[in-house]
Amino acid sequence: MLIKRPNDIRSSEITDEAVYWNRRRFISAVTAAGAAVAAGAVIPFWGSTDPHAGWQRRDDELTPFEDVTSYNNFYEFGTGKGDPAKHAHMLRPRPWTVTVEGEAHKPRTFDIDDMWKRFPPQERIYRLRCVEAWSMVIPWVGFPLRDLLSVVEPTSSAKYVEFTTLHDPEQMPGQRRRILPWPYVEGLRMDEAMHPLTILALGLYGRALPNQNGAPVRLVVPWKYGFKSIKSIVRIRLVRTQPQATWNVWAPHEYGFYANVNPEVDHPRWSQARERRIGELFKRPTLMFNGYGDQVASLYAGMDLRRQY
Ligand SMILES: Nc1nc2c(c(=O)[nH]1)N[C@H]1C(S)=C(S)[C@@H](COP(=O)(O)O)O[C@H]1N2
Ligand SMILES: [Mo]
Repeated sequence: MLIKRPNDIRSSEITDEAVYWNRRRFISAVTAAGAAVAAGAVIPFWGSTDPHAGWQRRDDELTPFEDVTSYNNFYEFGTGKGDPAKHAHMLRPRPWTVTVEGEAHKPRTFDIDDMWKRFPPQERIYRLRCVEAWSMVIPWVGFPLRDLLSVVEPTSSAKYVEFTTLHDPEQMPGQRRRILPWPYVEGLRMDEAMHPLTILALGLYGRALPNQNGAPVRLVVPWKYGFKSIKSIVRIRLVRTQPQATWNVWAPHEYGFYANVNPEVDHPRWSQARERRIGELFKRPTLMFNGYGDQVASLYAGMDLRRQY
């Protein structure tokens, strides 16, 4: 599909959701005809020759744009689900730079508009599963994080990647209160960061990211709980030791560093076995690794996922 750069996007085109629903019907028709696709099997996004260009289950319907952009977690703008949509207009996503540094031979700072040009984003439909047991299906617009990391040439000492959100209480009123230790920080192990499913998202639904979803650039790691997908990133650092990820530091018993979606390991205060897809009435079972096990389970071979949650 044609993905528009921010400057090309006119408000009249902001969401062409109907296009997506029509395509969705097309997919259903194709998979119904193709008996080779088992029920619930993961199928590559249509038309793509890249086997990692996005994965979608037959039972996935896109979550409407309205819900994706009005039901959010972004504590920099308040803890209520409606707060980010209400207050994120205070964020100025231009001009914006992302510094990539640390254990790298060629550290550098990317201007966000150069990022759009240098790493042309593609559409990828990924589920997002929040630790609070709700989920969405979102057509992201992004590119593999590993493409950016290769440009800075990580040294052999780079074992983890640390991500940091903008810290500016003027633009992010939630940072005036100690809801969390600011700025928000997340981290991945190097192999997780280099995995082709891990993307930096610049947009969703064919347009630049709305502020409440983490403009102008956020991480999306589809097999992990939503809190790993850090928003409004200003710094990416290659490091030797496990980063001090915000939720993991704040409440280590409740939020692990790995945070892989796992229906068998409950949150201490509630079950993780089921989830409510936003817009649906009944809960559905949560899948191991959020359904991306075929792609990522090997990263955790030999690990005790009950202990390293
Ligand atoms: N900087 C920052 N990033 C964040 C959060 C946050 O509060 N601050 N919330 C996380 C949580 S808990 C979730 S579930 C997802 C929600 O993303 P969405 O609002 O686009 O659905 O963002 C994650 N990224
Ligand atoms: Mo979350």
